[in-house]
Amino acid sequence: MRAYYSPVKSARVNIVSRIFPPFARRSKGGNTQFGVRRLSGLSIHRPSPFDRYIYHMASPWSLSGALKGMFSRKTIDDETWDDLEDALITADFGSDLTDAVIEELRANVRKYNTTDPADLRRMLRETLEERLARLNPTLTLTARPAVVLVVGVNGVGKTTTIGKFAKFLTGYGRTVIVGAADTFRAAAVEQLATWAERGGASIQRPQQHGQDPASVAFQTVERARNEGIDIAIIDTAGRLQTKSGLMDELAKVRRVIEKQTEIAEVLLVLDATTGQNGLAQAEAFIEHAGVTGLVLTKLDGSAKGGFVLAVQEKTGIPIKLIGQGEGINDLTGFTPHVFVQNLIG
Ligand SMILES: Nc1nc2c(ncn2[C@@H]2O[C@H](COP(=O)(O)OP(=O)(O)OP(=O)(O)O)[C@@H](O)[C@H]2O)c(=O)[nH]1
Ligand SMILES: [Mg+2]
Repeated sequence: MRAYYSPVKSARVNIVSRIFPPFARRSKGGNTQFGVRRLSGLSIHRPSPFDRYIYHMASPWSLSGALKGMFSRKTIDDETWDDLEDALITADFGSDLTDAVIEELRANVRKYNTTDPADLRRMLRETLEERLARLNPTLTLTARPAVVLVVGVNGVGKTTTIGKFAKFLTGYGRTVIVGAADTFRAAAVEQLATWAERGGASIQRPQQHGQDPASVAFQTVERARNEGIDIAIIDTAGRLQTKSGLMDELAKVRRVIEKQTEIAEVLLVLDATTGQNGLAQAEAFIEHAGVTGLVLTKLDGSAKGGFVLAVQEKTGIPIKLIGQGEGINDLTGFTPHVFVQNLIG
């Protein structure tokens, strides 16, 4: 029997260095400059066995329970493959991806002529990690101001994500302004104001009720430029991807911002609990809003970790942030290695 050789390097990438490339260049010791241990908030540390324990406790999307029986068997048999297929489908990998992953694993098991479920587990981890790592999760925030437009359907977590993201950025000494371009509801402006305060960001409010969202976005960017603010994050109203008038409005917001500066990131927020339905949303927003990154929220309440992989594969847009709760620190960058460790155990 040939020994199973692992082709995938475990890429343990420091999220801070990806979000703030200049910091990474200054850091001689790689990760260690930001080796602050945090058990919540953005994962800014190398994973350790202790982290895995913590994440496992808090990860309903972990597949490790479903896979336990399978991997504790003595050998790889038909039942193993059936169980694996069930586990992937249940976790919302979708049938295409489930088939592709199983086919790849079957080929590897044949190639290395192994019957050891422990090998299969390693292969599964590596296949998933390799697939997730095909796209680059780096947030490009080097422009000044760096403008981030946040879009998505109703209630997916846009405003909450903006608050958490602002907190993360201000925590690293960046100045942030948020723009309340969700002008339909007064409550939406107040909700953003509350999050801005928690996140240490300033806010550009609409000057009158129902002001054109594009003009609020314009004013936000204008203020960022005039006041030398590093990052401007624009909140938008939730909209159904099927409403073409509202999708056109997003295109207008983009155009108006671009009169002043390029947009650094358009982040599409998707609620992970909606599973495959999120794919339809993603396609429409990608077409109309020029999405550059995905944010998956509510992973704390979802048993469907497979959606993370499915959505990235189907859309070809990288996941850049993950929301795992309603608290201000419950946002993490996306690191395939850590994610797969948590998913598979
Ligand atoms: N459990 C959990 N809840 C979240 C997360 N992110 C947001 N929420 C909750 O989801 C609900 C909607 O969040 P919002 O931030 O208001 O969503 P939105 O996309 O701005 O909504 P609209 O502006 O109405 O389109 C709130 O109750 C949030 O607390 C998350 O990562 N986990
Ligand atoms: Mg909102």
